[in-house]
Amino acid sequence: MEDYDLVIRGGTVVTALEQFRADIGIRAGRIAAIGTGLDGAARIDADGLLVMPGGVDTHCHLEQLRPEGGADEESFVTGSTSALAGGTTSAISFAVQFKGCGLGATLNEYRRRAAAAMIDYSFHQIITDPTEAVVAQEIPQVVAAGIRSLKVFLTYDALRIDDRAYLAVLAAAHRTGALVTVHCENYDAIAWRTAALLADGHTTPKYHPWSRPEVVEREATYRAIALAELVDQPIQVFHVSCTEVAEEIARAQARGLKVWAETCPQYLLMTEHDMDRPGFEGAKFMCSPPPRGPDAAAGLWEQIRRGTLDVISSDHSGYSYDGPAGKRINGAEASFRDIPNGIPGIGSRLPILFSEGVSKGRITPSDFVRLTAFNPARLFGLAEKGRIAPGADADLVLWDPARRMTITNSLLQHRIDYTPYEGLEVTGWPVLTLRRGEVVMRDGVVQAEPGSGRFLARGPYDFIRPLGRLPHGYDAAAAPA
Ligand code: DUC
Ligand code: ZN
Ligand code: ZN
Repeated sequence: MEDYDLVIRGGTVVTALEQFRADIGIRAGRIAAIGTGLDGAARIDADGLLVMPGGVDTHCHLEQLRPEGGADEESFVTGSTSALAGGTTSAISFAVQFKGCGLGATLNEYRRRAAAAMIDYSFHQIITDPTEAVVAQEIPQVVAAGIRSLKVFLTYDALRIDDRAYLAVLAAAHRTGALVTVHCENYDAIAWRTAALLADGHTTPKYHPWSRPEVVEREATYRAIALAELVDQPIQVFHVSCTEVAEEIARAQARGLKVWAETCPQYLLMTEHDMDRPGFEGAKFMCSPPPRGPDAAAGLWEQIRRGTLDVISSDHSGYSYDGPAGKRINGAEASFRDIPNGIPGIGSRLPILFSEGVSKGRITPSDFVRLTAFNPARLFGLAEKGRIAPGADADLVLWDPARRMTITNSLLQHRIDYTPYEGLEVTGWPVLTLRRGEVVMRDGVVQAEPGSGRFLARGPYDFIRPLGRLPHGYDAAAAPA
């Protein structure tokens, strides 16, 4: 009998710490050995290629249900196809609580839809209405079912919660051992500036960043961190757009708080000027927080190198440019206030980051692995993902570091009808993706069966354990309801 089902031979293995030439032996979907001279029933030659963990994208919106009915346009099947084409093998998407409803109302529908995925997946549970029943019964049930992260929005009419409700979510997470992720922007400040801009006739996408400048994000980030400190609850700040927000996070980290933060490729490649394009074109670049001024990216790269920002996710969102349920859902003349926020990126995340980061000498290949696979897996309790080590899932991407490609929408294989990166030249490209030992993409051809992805139930883990630092030693979260 052969030693291994499959051996990846002679590649340069890149882990979160180092890189070295080795073979990888795979058995029953897991990494069984790393060494030299390994042989197996099947072999893949990786000479000249980097062998890295499959990407772990812990922030993407796939088939997210909308309060008005229907779902975001990117399905679990098309989102999986794009992910695998781009070297990503697992992702965490979102299950939304609609205001006035419980969590159970939608969770089963998400499970049904996600069952078609080809990547391995989990959910963040978005809490919009933390009633007594949600906090006391439903959040513990959801966490016990393996959905061990809650997401809150401090802005957006349909989603936002106020400080008191945020405290209730933090306390529920503290009691149940979940992580809280936060969209940090000040709701009232945005509403106030938006009203003024619209009254002044400033309605085009150009004014979207004017409605929510850096200080709006910084204030909410500070508040999100301070309230999390009050409850002794670890959090991750989503989609940091600029240095002044990252500095707020760095200050909290320097005080020893468990505050982590991600940024996304859009903040490293785009600027607010992209929204100032003729006609409706600027809508393609609209997301929140918005990309900032031309100096923002250099500041973010510095914060990435310092480790303040230790995850890079896509925040892939399902809004097409031309489709009726996309950017034009409120008409082509809609003001910036009524154009949905979000841009696609699940498939382009890794190639763009590799090219802008590794190929341009800003980060090392091991940094790339840490930012895109190891750190997100560690933070969200996905012990079997993001690592090249015996026992880990054999989720691997074989990467040609020299291949030059021009990004086009069709290469990305998502359902969304555009990419904001159309025409971008990149160096470095994924040529083969393995998910649990199975070849699921070769030379851009995705060959995974719909439904072959697995739900990743996330149990308790130490990394997000609260610090035990409470003002006056008093744990308000533990008080009787
Ligand atoms: N902002 C979000 O908060 N979510 C989806 C996309 C976006 O731009
Ligand atoms: Zn967000
Ligand atoms: Zn998002």
